Amino acid sequence: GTKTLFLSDLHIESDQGPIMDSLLRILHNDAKGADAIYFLGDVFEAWIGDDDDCPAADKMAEVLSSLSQNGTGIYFMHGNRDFLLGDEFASRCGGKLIDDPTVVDLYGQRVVLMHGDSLCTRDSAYMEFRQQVRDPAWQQAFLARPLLERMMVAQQLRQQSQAANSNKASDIMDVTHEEVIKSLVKHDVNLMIHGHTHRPGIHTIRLPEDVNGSTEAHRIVLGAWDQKAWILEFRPDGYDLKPVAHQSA
Ligand code: LP5
Ligand code: MN
Repeated sequence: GTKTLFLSDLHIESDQGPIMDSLLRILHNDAKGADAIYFLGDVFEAWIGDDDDCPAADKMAEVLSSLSQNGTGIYFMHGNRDFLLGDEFASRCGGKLIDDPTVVDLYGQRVVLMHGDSLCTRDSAYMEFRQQVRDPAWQQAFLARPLLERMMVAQQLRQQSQAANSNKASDIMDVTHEEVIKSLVKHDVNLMIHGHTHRPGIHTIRLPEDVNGSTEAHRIVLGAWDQKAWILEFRPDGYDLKPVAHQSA
């Protein structure tokens, strides 16, 4: 193997514009010959069902399925904006949906992958909202509604979310440190990769107990794509979290 790429929080709304341009460029260049690409959630600004075949989704399916045919594994994890993304869209991309969390072996290192929202336990309004919309019965009822109605609900939820967030202290929207440690211990790993918080960075964590032979762990946080693109490139000899400038029109 050569490399594995991780991306999240692209928040794609359109097949036009800097975000889609950067994604297509990265998929054509950096992703060539990669072992796998993991999308760790919130690829789309709002996903209202696989039956909404928007141009952006079509474009992604086209490019990703050709990468997949050339041997690159394509994996999708749900985010809080696109948790309704289903097997149908994943397979149109030649990919698979994976659970949140998922533990993978990357060139000999065990790593836990997450979207990141489940770690934000101090955001109790969000935790309650999450529990409600992740209920299968609730989702089934929502998906049975007409597309236009679903679009309007999504738009409304986005507005309510933005309004709610502007009143939240910024630290409650970050991960809870104890939850991070719990999860590292539970999965017996020294490395975690997630997105969601839009605070790209690499954190060193002191563990209260020996985990998988060490008391040190790292948490890699992917970045959101509003200002620039972010990719984590993972190789057998190490990793880089890289910002990539959007090309101006
Ligand atoms: O997304 P972002 O970055 O703005 O903030 C998130 C949390 N918000 C969300 C809501 C999504 O943005 C909404 C997108 C929906 C698209 C899918 C459509 C399908 C919907 C139907 C499903 C069956 O995830 C935000 C966090 C923030 O991350 C940081 O972690 O704080 O949480 C909230 O904003 C939640 C609010 O605090 C409380 C909820 C307000 C809405 C109330 C309606 C509840 C009933 C639902 C009925 C439709
Ligand atoms: Mn998110």
